[in-house]
Amino acid sequence: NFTFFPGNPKWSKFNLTYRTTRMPLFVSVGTNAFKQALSNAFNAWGENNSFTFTETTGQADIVVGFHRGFHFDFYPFDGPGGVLAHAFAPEDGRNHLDADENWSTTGTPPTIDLETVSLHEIGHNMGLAHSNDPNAVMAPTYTGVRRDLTQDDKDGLNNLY
Ligand code: TQI
Ligand code: CA
Ligand code: ZN
Ligand code: ZN
Repeated sequence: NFTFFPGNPKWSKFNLTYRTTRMPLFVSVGTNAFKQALSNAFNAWGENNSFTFTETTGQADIVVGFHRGFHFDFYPFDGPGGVLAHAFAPEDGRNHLDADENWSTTGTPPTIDLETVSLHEIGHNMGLAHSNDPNAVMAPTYTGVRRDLTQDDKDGLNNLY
């Protein structure tokens, strides 16, 4: 089942904005594909509930970007493999993708599906921790392309808010 972070941190509003930071040139997906994957992932989390997610270029609640190695938080990335991404609990909004992964928009092994990982990380941004339901997007293991929220993921969000 779904779980939350200690103290159940959550957003105090339902209309959230997000922005992307500039992509490193060596990342194997383009800016447009990145934005499309994110748009799909945010839309999934906003379905059948009160949340809206709007992309902006100004100040944003959730900031999504690629980073490599040490990047000025307590969780340096580790190169190809290992940790793929991380995101912080509300109302922080940082959402970091490891620029050293073999990202794609298809998830064909051995590539990592950008939309699948974004969907999972946005769940963390919303206040969901890991689920012990192995089929949930918030399950703690990457098992390939998974672009649809399960009932467990939706129940988690609806229980928190
Ligand atoms: N990154 C971890 C994750 O997002 C980082 C992490 C570990 C974490 N424990 C946490 C983040 C607790 C927030 C709260 O889960 S990961 C998957 C999945 C990772 C894993 O690289 O291990 C996905 C990133 F679920 F597939 F295993 C994205 Cl989708
Ligand atoms: Ca890594
Ligand atoms: Zn980080
Ligand atoms: Zn996770």
